[in-house]
Amino acid sequence: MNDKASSIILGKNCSARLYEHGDFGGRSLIYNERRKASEAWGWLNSLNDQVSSMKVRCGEQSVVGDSEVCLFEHGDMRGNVACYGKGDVRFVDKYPDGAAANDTFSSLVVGKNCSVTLFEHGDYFGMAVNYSAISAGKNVKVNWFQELNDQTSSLQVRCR
Ligand SMILES: [Ca+2]
Ligand SMILES: [Ca+2]
Repeated sequence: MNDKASSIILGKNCSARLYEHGDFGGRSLIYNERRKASEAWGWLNSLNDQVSSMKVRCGEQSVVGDSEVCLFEHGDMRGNVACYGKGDVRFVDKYPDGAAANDTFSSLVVGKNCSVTLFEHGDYFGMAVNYSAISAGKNVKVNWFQELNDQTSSLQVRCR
């Protein structure tokens, strides 16, 4: 499928993760059956036909890795998505497709080796909320933020 992806249809409870480079490298986008077809087109177009590798997972398996955190624009893991490995992000600027990400996150998946702290303002100021998957021993989903919905401006990801 090298550089030929133009559409994708997924079964219920399945997600696909498309990567810019081979061997799951470069920018990546997550697509699932909850996403509207129009959004999916935007996603694929944003990669400019550069998709070179892909993972598909169904049921309890997740396309979110053990050592990363993925944050979604809408509730229930819908809309645009930005994934971060271990480290600090002083300002949540853009999604991989270039759309503005500040003050948009509404749901997330935390990889089982990680925790994430979300901050209301840039540079880790303001209200902070922590989500950890480490004690759960598996990826943790938060379907809708009770706090900091559409407010996150910086974050810190810690992984063991
Ligand atoms: Ca949102
Ligand atoms: Ca904010």
